[in-house]
Amino acid sequence: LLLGGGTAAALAAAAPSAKAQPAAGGAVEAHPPAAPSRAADLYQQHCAACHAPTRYGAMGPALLPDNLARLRKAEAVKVIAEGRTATQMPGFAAQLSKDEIAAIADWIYTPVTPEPRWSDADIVASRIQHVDPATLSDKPVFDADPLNLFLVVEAGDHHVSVLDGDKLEPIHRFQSRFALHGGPKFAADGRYVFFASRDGWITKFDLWNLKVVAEVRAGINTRNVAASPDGRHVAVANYLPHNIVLLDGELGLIKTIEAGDRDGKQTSRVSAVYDASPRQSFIAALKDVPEVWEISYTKAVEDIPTGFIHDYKQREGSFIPGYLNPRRTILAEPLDDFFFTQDYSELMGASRAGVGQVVNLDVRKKIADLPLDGMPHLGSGVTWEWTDAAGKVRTVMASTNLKAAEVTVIDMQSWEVIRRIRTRGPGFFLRSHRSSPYAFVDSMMSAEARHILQVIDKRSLEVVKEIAAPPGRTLAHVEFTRDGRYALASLWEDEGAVIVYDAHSLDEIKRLPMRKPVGKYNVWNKITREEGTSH
Ligand code: DHE
Repeated sequence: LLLGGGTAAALAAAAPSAKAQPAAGGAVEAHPPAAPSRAADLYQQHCAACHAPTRYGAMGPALLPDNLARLRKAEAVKVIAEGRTATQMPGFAAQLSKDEIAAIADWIYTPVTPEPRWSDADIVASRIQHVDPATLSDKPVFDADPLNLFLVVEAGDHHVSVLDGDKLEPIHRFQSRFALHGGPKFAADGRYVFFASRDGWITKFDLWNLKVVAEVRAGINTRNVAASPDGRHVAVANYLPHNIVLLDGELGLIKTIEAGDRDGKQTSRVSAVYDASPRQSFIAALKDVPEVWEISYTKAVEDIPTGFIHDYKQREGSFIPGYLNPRRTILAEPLDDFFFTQDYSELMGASRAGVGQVVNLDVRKKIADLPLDGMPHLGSGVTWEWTDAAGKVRTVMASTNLKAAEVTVIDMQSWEVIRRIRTRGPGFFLRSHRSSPYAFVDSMMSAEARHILQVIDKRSLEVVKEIAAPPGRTLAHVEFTRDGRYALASLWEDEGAVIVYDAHSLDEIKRLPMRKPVGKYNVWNKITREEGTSH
């Protein structure tokens, strides 16, 4: 029983893995319900082979309430009855009655008892080495500029396409794990890249050899992954278990850190983890406790160019206290969506209730309130230098709002809102490039306007153009080429496309057919931490 939108591919998306992988969840004991029910029996009979007896997922995705949170139960019933086109998920309408299907659907939305566990031993046992690194070429195996490649995550059939950013053509396509989420994270030379799936799989891909090198399942319900620029430290944020997993560059386990408050009274889901390379550390957002964590991945004080460790530098032969351990900044309330200043000394954080705050990571304190409403999506933020009417140049940050139809522009020195740019509807992603006068914003959260991309002039802070797909479609998530000349947007449909626009004339140049392209990521923009894109 393969639920959740995978394709055969996707599931085999597990592909490099599908053959070789130990059934995820197979490494742990099954947890049958206390009183085995008919639904549980049916599950074991029809579903367990692909989704694991534990429901932790194997070749098919995990079927646990948290993992299914994004799938309505009525949709699950339909998938069980009819299967999913182009996937290995067959329909069971001929074998099971309507009541039996409904019972299975109900059952997979109930928690398993005891609570799911994913131990260090499970992580280690799940690791798969797909290729021997010694057999890999140390030069790209293609002619395209390796620093102007794009990765396009295609959620329709759980694939990733690799585009040549000069010719704007695909050069490779491979099956990914089921339901990737968050941006892939590149090591500094652009060769290795790390992906995270919502089911906890971390994939290391070699862009020069176009091969999946290794995979490991770091959690059961995962948010995202971060990687140090040298690719030797990888951090994974998990909702389930409540922890952060630290891996080495080969995806070997370094350690897990249980997330929770400093008194050990309450554990917490981890909303996301970010690489703060100027500080040589990972920064983690905790969802359930009011703390921000910083975990250093270097012991050497000299490795850290910023002054943030001045207080520790005084200590003879000191190791940084946060080396592979959390240093806590205590807040008044949890913040779980972050945007960082370019040197990572300060972060802007928002709670899901819309409270915005600025936290200084050196003094480890809140230093300002952000006057935001709705549900700011600071993670979509971009920055640029803006000249005001009086000729004063300021660094500004702009981000979308998941509940309000606006792009909010904030002065990064005074932390004041300097403009609220009205948009067609609440938006998800905002994107620009240093060389472009424009920023592109979607209205993805609005049923009426999600087909419209709006173009904001970064000088006037006005919307100057709209680009529309047919109503009912979704047009969202832009990424620029390395030189900023072209902007690529997703026609976010199962039979969708990446549409290439001239970033100056805003004319459409070409379309590349894709299966529900979600995010796209340009190597150069990511490794140089381009100010107009996510990091
Ligand atoms: Fe995302 C990035 C959180 C729902 C597509 N999303 C992120 C990041 C966070 C986040 C913290 C930054 C991490 C990173 O890139 O390493 N996303 C959340 C949520 O809390 C939310 C609202 C609810 C949830 O269930 O997780 C959510 N996200 C979605 C979606 O529904 C999207 C549109 C489709 C999907 O595939 O899940 C989605 N999120 C994305 C994408 C990025 C992302 C494409 C990377 C953007 C980038 O350009 O870097």
